[in-house]
Amino acid sequence: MKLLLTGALTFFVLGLNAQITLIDEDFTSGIPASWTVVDVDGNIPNNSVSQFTSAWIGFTTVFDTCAASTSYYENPASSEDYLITPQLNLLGGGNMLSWDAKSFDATFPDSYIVLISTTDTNPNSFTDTIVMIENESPYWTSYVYDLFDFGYANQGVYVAFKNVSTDAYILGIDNVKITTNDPLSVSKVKQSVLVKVYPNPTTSFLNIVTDNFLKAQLFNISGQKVIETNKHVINVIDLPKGIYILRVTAIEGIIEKKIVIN
Ligand SMILES: [Ca+2]
Ligand SMILES: [Ca+2]
Repeated sequence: MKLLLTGALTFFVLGLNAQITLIDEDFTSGIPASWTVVDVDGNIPNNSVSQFTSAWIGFTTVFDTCAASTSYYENPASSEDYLITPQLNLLGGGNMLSWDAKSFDATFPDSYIVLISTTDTNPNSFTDTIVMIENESPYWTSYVYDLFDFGYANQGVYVAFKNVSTDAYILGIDNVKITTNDPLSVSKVKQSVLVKVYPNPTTSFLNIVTDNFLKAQLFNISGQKVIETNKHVINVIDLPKGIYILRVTAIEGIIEKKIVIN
């Protein structure tokens, strides 16, 4: 028994599916250099919006700075102006994309498309549409989409905001945020419950040793619970090989531990 216990590892308290912020951009310092701006239409802005020397610029109003694009051209025409995030590495789930948007003239509201590329920042690579917003509100409006619902997980993506307005005015985008969930991330918080689990890796059984044990739950890499028991010994012989999270609940608290089944 003593020999077995020497194999016990350090435990950390962690949250299953710990949320990671991949990007949270408020454009306070303008468009970051890590972002990509592409002016596909090449149209010349009207003199009254001549500060738009690029397809998207940092645009400061009384209260805040956002990213903005104009479709008010010298000769009325349509915009094809891309504002593209850096590559963002999505994890297994909870891939939430959110942003705020507004049209700066209620009479000439702008329209835009939110697109995804899985390869690069070339406009032609943005082949998947998350949403098209027609005639955006003149008030800041917030949006949230789960990219997992569109089939995106465990991969790198670029997100583009494409101004597609025809002879409108100014479109503002702000607070672009993308978060992701890592079911295997370990946040190093203090050890609050002393638990030993062995063997790990295992092929057949897990033995759990702790005081004031209440229950054990085993989650697969997708965050799905595959076992729940109040026994100290868990039979995992029928589970697929791979990485799991074992959550042990004791009176003193909960600890989670990465487990490998071979
Ligand atoms: Ca801002
Ligand atoms: Ca343009």
